[in-house]
Amino acid sequence: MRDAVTAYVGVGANLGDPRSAVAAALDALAGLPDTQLVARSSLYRTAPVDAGGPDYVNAVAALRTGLTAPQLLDALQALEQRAGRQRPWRHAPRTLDLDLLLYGSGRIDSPALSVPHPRMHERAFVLVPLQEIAPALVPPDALAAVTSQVIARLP
Ligand code: PH2
Ligand code: MG
Ligand code: MG
Repeated sequence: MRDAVTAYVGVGANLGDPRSAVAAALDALAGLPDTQLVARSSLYRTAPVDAGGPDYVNAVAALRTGLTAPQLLDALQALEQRAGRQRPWRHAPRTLDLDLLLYGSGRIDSPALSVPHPRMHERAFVLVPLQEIAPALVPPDALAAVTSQVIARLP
């Protein structure tokens, strides 16, 4: 694999069978072309942040990938589509959400993609699973700032 990059993907769902959807998505990430799944966090039950609807199941995956960031984004959106994702309104409940959080040390600010994800440091549902698989990437003060957000690791 040439010029591989470590990318982190946030996985979430709160419609249908979220736990199965998140577990299946982690397996599907492992099957992307030119990509290895190098770490997966535990699954977490989380209260919706800036959104209504049922609780979410969230996780974070670390990928080693030869895909470019736009190729990876396309692949993530194809997996969301395959899981029946609909977008009736912003932050609507969803069968599967795959967010590109980090793409190596890359900084991307295009209409289609912002990396690092602009809100990742405000969200316990990202920081807690990310800290499990990549503690060096999670500033302690960021984690301390989200302790009021409800999150529970699933057995
Ligand atoms: N995703 C959102 C908005 N709010 N809340 C939780 N707990 N988990 C999410 O994945 C989530 C959210 C928009 O993508
Ligand atoms: Mg999201
Ligand atoms: Mg998304």
